Amino acid sequence: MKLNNDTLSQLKGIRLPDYDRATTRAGIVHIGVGAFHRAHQAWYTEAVMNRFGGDWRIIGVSLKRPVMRDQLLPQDGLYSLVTRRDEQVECQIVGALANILVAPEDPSAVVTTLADPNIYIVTLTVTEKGYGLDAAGGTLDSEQSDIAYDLANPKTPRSALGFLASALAMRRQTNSGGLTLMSCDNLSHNGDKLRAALLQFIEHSDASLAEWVATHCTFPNTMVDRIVPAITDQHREEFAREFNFEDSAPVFTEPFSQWVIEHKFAGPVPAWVKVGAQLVDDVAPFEAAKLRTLNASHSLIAYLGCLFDCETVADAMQNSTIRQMVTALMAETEKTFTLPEPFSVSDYQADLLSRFDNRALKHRCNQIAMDGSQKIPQRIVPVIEWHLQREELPRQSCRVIAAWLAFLRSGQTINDPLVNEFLTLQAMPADQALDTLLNLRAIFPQVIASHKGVRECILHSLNSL
Ligand code: CS2
Repeated sequence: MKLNNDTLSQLKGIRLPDYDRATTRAGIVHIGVGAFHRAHQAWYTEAVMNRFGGDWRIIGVSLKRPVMRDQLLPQDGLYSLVTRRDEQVECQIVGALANILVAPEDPSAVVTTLADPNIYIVTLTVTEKGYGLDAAGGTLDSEQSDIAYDLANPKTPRSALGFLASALAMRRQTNSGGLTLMSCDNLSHNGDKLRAALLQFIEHSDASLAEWVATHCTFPNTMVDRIVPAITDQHREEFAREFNFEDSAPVFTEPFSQWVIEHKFAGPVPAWVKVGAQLVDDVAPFEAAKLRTLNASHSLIAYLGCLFDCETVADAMQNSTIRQMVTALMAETEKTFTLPEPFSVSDYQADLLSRFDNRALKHRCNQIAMDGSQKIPQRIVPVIEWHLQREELPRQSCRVIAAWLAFLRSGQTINDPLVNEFLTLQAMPADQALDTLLNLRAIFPQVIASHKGVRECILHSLNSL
């Protein structure tokens, strides 16, 4: 039996959408409909509609490939969300996705949808590299291929910025009002970065539109957290055996979820706070805590896991040396942020260790090991800078760089926008490879690259690995 509208009623013991999907309209567009969005923002929005109703269904936009649309539309946009914690399993059907548009097939449909006055919010998960910003993160890199193309071809955009710019021009023209534009990527100050990138993009062609956007749209910063392993064919097969129906795109995740949102909206929003999200005035401490504790540890675990043949995060955490390195890293990074009361850093760290230990999740190390050039500047570089400003040597963070370099030189598949630069590191002696890596200004600022203590510490860790 395949999952779709007609088979829904035959599913027993599984939570189904409680609202009438046929009459509930969309109020949100999401750009980048991957597994993370479906396990996080779509799940919160589903919870709101289940409890309170409201026209908050989501139109997904895939910027590149049709896969998600091809998997989900034959099952009427429905998918199963399975949470696993060791032996505990829960399955729920999520109905929040109303449609999925594949941008390259019909760019103008995406623009018109974003310009629809019934749409109040656009959320984005386009990954760290999807904002068209330079390494420092504040300036639009107008030479990036999709950005350069979109600046020259505003009618047929390819990038998230290009679509938003065209849609906002249409909204202004048709008096459809501004939007709440919400980045949900793992970037510090993600809302501020989206705002900077979009306004700079628009200023290239239309300064008055940039002013209109600055006045009518908001860009809340957000911290998003839920561990969502990538789905494989094996997952799909196991799913069908376990639940007795077929779903082409189930999502597997953990019970834990967190969403901290800056209170800054241009119009109405779903009652996400009533289903667990937190509204705050300042997201920065939460972002810093998450990026430097969860994500920084994840990167260390991933590189060490790949080097020492541990397939998943939970496997790697069984290794007492790796575990000890992870707790040492957490102890080093915690100095660099302060969580507001009543949050406790030690509880946060303890919870994280137990989330990493969740064997049922099967979160593969090589999934996290991808895109290091985009992740390290968010997770590790600020911690090194913080310590250097205080004339301290951050040995544990240096170890993450050593583990990353060892991984890049190990001959395992590298999935990264800088793959060509990284492949050259393999043939060099270790110290030369390190100097080459540290001199990639897109990743490391000069202050780190030229610090002798950091260089020696990384080399020392590299040798001991
Ligand atoms: C992970 C994140 O792949 C990665 O880089 O560190 O995707 C992590 O699982 C999420 O940020 C958890 O919220």
